[in-house]
Amino acid sequence: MSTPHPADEGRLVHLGIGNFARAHTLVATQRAGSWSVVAFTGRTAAMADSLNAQGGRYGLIVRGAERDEVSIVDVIDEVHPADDVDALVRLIADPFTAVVTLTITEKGYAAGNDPATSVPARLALGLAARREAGVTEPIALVSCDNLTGNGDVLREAVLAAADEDTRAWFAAHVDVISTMVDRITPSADDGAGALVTERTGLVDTVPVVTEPFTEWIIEDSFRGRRPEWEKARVQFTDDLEQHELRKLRLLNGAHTLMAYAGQVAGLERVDEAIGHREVRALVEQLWSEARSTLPLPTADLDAYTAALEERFRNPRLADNLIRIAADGSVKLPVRALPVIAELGGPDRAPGEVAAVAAWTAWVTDRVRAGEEVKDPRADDIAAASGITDPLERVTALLALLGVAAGDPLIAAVAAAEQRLPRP
Ligand code: CS2
Repeated sequence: MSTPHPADEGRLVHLGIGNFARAHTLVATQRAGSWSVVAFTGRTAAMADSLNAQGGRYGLIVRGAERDEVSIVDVIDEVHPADDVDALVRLIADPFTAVVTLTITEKGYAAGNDPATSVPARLALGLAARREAGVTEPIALVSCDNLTGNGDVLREAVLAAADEDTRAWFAAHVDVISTMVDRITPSADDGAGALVTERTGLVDTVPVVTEPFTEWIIEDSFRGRRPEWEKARVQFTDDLEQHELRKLRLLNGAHTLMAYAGQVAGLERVDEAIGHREVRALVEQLWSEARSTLPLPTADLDAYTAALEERFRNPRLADNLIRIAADGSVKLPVRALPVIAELGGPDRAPGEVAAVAAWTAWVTDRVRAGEEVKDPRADDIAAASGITDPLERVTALLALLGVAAGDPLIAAVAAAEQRLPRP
């Protein structure tokens, strides 16, 4: 395994070491210094071998509109495959571990009782071991996924999987922290490894490509130790919700709309989608609706959407729409449906309705073309997409988002499908 870092402050365990965590949370933790980091993989267990073979180090390519900046991130002590539950339980039971950060994507928070498949169940098991070991020092579980109130969602899922004694012990010993994370991180391109080697000498099979922008806002409610993330310009706040809603509804909402409407229009990348006249007009529409649900000054929102547009237009980032299109059944209920409800129904939110319609149209096209839809509900999506009658098909697809039969959104989506730009 790799060289341990001199760590006197404590140990941080990270769950879900995909591209995003390696571009964002781990970079901030490196800047904070003095913490040992042990990571667990997400879906790709092979990432553990790759990173361990490189001593935990990897190249980070920050891809601006004009140039790349390449550096080596060297903060990870060791990486375990996600299913090494024994290792996770041992680490959580150890008082030196004070923080667990999570980037497990939206679907990782579904309630589940089986530690073989469910992250909340694994955490519940680890916390039971910590309780049994008599550890009194608080531990913080820090959610870094795109959900509203991500800490609350995590707390509920962990408590639902925990035994009675651990549930009783939890409030006095565990802080569950909500955070807003932001850094657009596409899949690395084929040339990324060679670029890292050329600039740094590191032979890297798992390089990360990301954008210059980065933001992390964390709820200020730690009772125990944590890395000095302030050194990485991380912000702490008592009012996280406004930051979360702004990011989820404007950035992620537009991403989701572009991912589906862009592909239905025959496009492949985010910069192409934002540069396409009709797709861009839909994004503008969605933004004006989402903005009206946010309690923020107009000038702040103007600056935010202008900055977003520039980020989306980054001509060198090559962020593929197919990356963002994954897991629509868990993203739309967070990013689009609440805006439609808050505005008083589909008539008041045509841009958000277009995002939902672009999803139903895209999954239908894909299933009928025999192509894969990456989604935790993929089987149900395939079955629903096969229904011939358009209203019945949309009804079955929207049921997967929790929309009841007869909801006015169904007819609105079926009509909006017809108006989507096509190649
Ligand atoms: C994207 C996010 O995959 C998606 O759904 O919208 O990964 C997005 O790139 C990040 O949230 C940006 O911070």
